[in-house]
Amino acid sequence: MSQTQYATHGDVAVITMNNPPVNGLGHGLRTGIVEGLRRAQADSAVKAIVITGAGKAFSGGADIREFNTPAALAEPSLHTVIRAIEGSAKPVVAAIHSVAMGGGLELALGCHFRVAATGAQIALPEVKLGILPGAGGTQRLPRVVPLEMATNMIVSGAPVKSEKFKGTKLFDEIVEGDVTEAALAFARKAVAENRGLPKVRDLKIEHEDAEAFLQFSLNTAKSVAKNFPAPAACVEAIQAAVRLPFEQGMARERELFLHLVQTPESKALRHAFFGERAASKVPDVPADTPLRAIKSAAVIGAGTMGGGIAMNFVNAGIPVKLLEMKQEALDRGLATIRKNYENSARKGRMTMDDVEKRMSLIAPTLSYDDIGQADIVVEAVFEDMPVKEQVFRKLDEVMKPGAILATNTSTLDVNQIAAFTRRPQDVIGTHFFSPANVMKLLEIVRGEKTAKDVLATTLALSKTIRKTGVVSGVCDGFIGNRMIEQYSRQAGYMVEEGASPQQVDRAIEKFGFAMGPFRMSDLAGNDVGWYIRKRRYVERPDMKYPKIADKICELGRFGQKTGAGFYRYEPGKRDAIPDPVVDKLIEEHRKELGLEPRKLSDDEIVHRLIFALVNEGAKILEEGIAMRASDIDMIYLTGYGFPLFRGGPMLYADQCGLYNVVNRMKDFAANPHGDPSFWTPAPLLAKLAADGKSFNG
Ligand code: T1G
Repeated sequence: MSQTQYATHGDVAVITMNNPPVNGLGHGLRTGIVEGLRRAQADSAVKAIVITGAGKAFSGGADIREFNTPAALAEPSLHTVIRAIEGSAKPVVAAIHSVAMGGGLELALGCHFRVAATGAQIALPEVKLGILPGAGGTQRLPRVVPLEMATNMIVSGAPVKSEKFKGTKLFDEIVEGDVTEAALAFARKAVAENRGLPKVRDLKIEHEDAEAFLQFSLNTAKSVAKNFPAPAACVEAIQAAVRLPFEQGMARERELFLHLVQTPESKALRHAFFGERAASKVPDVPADTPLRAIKSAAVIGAGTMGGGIAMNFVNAGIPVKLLEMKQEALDRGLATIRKNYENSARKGRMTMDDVEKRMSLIAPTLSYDDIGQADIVVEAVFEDMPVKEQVFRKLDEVMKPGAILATNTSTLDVNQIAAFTRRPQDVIGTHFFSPANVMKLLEIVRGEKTAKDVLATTLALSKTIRKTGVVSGVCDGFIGNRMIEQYSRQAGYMVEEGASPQQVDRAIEKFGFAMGPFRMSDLAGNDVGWYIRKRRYVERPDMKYPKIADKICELGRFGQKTGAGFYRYEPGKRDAIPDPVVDKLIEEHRKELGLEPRKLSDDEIVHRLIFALVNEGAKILEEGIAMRASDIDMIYLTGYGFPLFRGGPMLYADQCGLYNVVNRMKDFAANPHGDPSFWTPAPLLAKLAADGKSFNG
């Protein structure tokens, strides 16, 4: 099916781009546009041309599904299309009704005139994919909008509403109503007035101190985005626009683009872009599965997690009944929520009026009788199965038929929880990450009996509350925590072998993690892990653990909340200060183990931590707990502080080469301290490595 429609309206030809879902400028669409232009040139009855987009976008830019495929570079390239538009002997008017992004905006900049509807989202978001506008955006945009505005748009990638461009040369008209009709009228008027064929490339960049401004922008880009080369490259391309004739500027832009598109950072960002969208697709749940209406919610537990979860619903305008057992716990929870909102107001993220509006959406209660009509209830009580059982038996009694019963458990068996009710099909896991109103990740745990529409509804709800929903099967720790447990075991083993907690943290933070394992444990509370290990010692006696963390807990050093953990903390402060008490404890523990401490390199530390994640991730994949490797990556990018520029543990392993990963694991296995079986490659990893394949295909 052709990806463009061609029609004539009187003496104006209209070329409509039609490549759902967002008119990505793939090879088929590019060919259709060039074909349409040729037809219009050849038709003497046609005096002008309008280009517009069908569906929800004018164009979302180059078709990123074509990236790194031959089609992306096949002629007619986007450059060829834009040159054909700009070189048309008849005026070409872009009619922009909605999103015009990336190559879509660049295509519009090649037109002689541009008419936009108010509210249209205009952006050059390429930098968010680790690249830069590669079809003239860095050369043309600064010619039609002020240099500061153009630079900010290109370096940030942020969308700007069309009406903000009033007074600039980007749009010849910004209209309410039917933008195609407006563009047709504009085209006829331009012909009648013989307005010629103005080209953006012929305009000059006016700025009294462009060089100084751009140098400042370059320095800022280099210091702020030190792990990403794209922002600085964007500024360099704009410098070329200011300094060089148009064609030379275009050549410089091309050179920078071709470099960026091959960088690991860009591949990581594109992987995350697609991974986020792929995560919401469940093979056995049709995309058009009817959803249950979620107009109201209830949250059980007003503690840190329950309060944060309630805020997610309120932020999406969904009223919440917040249930606690004791008035003081309820009051404390409400006060914390109010404090969080007032902090946001103090930072200018909302008004005090917004605070009141949001607080008014929360109805506190001490009685289960008040929550029965909620469309979804999320339990966020203590992580203890008997407590969960009590809650779910009660929910089964009071909740209306069809209500979704969600548990916020972080490790417990969702199937067992579902079995406490007579409606296991309505039970699902919604594992939020602390702080629940901030962290993007929502691990959605699908029970054996969870109904497909419950899963589809929960995935849709995750988008509504602005979370990245990733589906997990039921196992101990689901995806994220099951993997982090192996990561933490390796961290403990390395401290027993000779590394200090601060060396381990520093090494992985240099790799790009937001926080190393020991600082993270002190933040989350060392007692949380201790509680799980004590359960594990009973359930999984085969699993060998390093004992450092237990020894720290036995001293009551639970981390920031007790002023000391693996580090010590000044009262009211969060700075992790190495503590000689811990050094001594480690030294004594090594002696008990009969271990002579050895020096570990940062490289060994980083790769033992990361490959511990990768090996467990491979097991999770082959057990079908995770549907795809990119889901695992999305969990680590949005819930565990894995550095975005590395794309997640599984993509990082792919970029190392799985063959090399398996070989490196052999080196680690040569040092059998802790658990010799730890480094046995998961069968899937071994097979992919042997076949020269990767996790992400
Ligand atoms: N190409 C192909 N598919 C795209 C796409 C694109 N550019 N953008 C989105 N999609 C798919 C997406 O995968 C999803 O697919 C569906 O559209 C709906 O997306 C030379 C080289 C446009 C604002 O970075 O910001 O141009 O899951 O859920 O919320 O300089 O998508 O339905 O199968 O996000 O309404 C630059 C990225 C490309 C734009 C729409 N352009 N896209 O948001 O829908 S590089 C971008 C977005 C470039 C040139 C360079 C958003 C959107 P599926 P969605 P949405």
